Amino acid sequence: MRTQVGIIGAGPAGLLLSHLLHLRGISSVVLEKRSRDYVERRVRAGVLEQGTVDTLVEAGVGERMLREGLPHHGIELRYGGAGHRIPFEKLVPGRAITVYGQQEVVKDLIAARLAAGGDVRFEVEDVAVHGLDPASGSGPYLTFGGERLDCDVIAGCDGFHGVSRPSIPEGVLSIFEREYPFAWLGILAKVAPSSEELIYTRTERGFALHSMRSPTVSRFYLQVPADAREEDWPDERIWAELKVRLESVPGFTLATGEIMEKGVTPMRAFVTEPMQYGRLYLAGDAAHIVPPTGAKGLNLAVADVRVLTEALAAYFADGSTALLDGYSEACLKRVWRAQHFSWWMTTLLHTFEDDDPYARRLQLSYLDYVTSSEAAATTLAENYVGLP
Ligand code: RFL
Ligand code: PHB
Repeated sequence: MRTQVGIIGAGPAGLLLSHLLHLRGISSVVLEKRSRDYVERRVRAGVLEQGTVDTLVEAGVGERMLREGLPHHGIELRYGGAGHRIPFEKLVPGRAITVYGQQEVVKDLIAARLAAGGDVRFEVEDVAVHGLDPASGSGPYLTFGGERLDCDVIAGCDGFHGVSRPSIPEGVLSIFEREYPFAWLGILAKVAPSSEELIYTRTERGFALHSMRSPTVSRFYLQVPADAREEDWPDERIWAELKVRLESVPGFTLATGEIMEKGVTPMRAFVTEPMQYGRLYLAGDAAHIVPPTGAKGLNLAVADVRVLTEALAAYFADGSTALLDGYSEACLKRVWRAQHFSWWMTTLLHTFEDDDPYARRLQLSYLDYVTSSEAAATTLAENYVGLP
């Protein structure tokens, strides 16, 4: 078998890349380890930047998102017994975010690929990358389940735990990483949101986030110890803790309901430089991870794919490699801005066990600054809605 671009992973990055390449007349095959049902049900991100929304609309896969997604023009920061709104409409006019589940984006992309006759294979076993070393004599190719797929280029869109990054020889990549000493426990609940906008809350007991998916489904996250297990968190304990943390302003009552999904996510940051080797290009979580406090992971994956699509279009049009050669550099500027913003939001809102009273005062001082200075609030707003 042969294709122009062999894509590993049917997450948002791999599926969107396959779709954008198809629109440019470039062939691809997507190889996914999990079942279609599994990837369509995997609950993850929910905040889409304006640029992500625009990309999906321009690619013709935004119809349901525009219908069902929830545009938001602000978020609330809650701490010290009060809530403070960060008004995007005032600080970054014309720019907003859309709340729409990642698994809905994935469903829309899979439907679009299959409707166009795209080759997306699920439950593919033992994908391996070969022929990356220019001296190997062969071009790049993928093997899986006893088959071989020859490619002009391979896109590693297989997330943080995938096979593409580890197939790059030792010594090529520089890794930058940070582990946070806590995790997020996330739930999806059958209950109308208790707030119209997202609430990012700092309390002495830790961080909590109120998000949503629809007028009848809410999403919540709690800062929990890094070694927390789902079994430690029966439903009653989750609601009790969410109530203590979120009902920290007068007059706010948190509505509760049936918990449909529960999961613990470690908090870490990770970047690999460069994001390419030979004719293998990494995109999305395969190349970088951010803690979810800034809501940047999915949006970075989409941004990588936009850059890679342009580079591949130029390459397949006339063989020019300038854009492909500059792929990492073009992506890493945005990646590092998002790394900093995600670190900053995380540091601002979480409790760190080894923080002394001095560090707590600094945190509160910075929160006061962000919620009282237009300059500081604009810094948050322009990063949150996404830089151009
Ligand atoms: P994915 O989504 O992990 O997809 C990778 C795919 O590759 C498959 N795979 C393989 N396939 C074949 N062979 C192998 N050997 C393979 N190994 C892996 C996997 O099964 C999977 O289908 O990566 P991608 O496409 O780069 O997308 C990245 C996003 O998923 C991720 O950045 C976001 O979910 C991060 N994130 C958030 N991002 C946002 O922009 N806004 C948010 O609000 C937001 N909230 C979040 C988040 C991530 C979270 N978790 C659970 C990590 C909230 C949470 C709780
Ligand atoms: C979500 O709705 O899943 C969500 C929202 C904001 C974040 C992270 C996750 O920062």
